[in-house]
Amino acid sequence: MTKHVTFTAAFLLISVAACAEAEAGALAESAAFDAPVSAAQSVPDILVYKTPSCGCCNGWIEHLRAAGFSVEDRNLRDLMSIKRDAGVPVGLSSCHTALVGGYVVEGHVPIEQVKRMLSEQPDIAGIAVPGMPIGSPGMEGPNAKPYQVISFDESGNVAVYAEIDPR
Ligand SMILES: [Cu+2]
Repeated sequence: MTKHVTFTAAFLLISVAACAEAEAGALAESAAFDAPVSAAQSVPDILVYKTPSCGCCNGWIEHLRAAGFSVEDRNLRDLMSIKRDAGVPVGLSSCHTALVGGYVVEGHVPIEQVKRMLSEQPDIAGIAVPGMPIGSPGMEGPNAKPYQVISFDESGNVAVYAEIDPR
């Protein structure tokens, strides 16, 4: 168990280090806090859990909003319990975890793939773009490379859901 948690933490530190505005120190703290939620808030189309300093997470949120989705973001210092509760396989982890329509969306998944999942209603728990590939929404930059969207289910089965070439 200790080994498992250590691996996850190390992976997240590496991932988030690539995100310009991330502060590694925040992740090293294990104390999560709940962001206050106003009673007046309506139910969001997409709920995004992210760390407070994650700039590329904000980039992905803008990508969702540009596609017409309403997004609520919650800032937590430690997303590990969120990812575990959502059933995100450790190897598919990224910098933010989102919930939409009963599905989990991990990382910089293009909105087209989220919409496809919502309309096709596949028998999976969610989809992920592991790590933070350059060229994915919110991770724009030179030297974009092809990357995959991976589906996962509650039994830990994973499969390629889409091949994306942002070039
Ligand atoms: Cu990111």
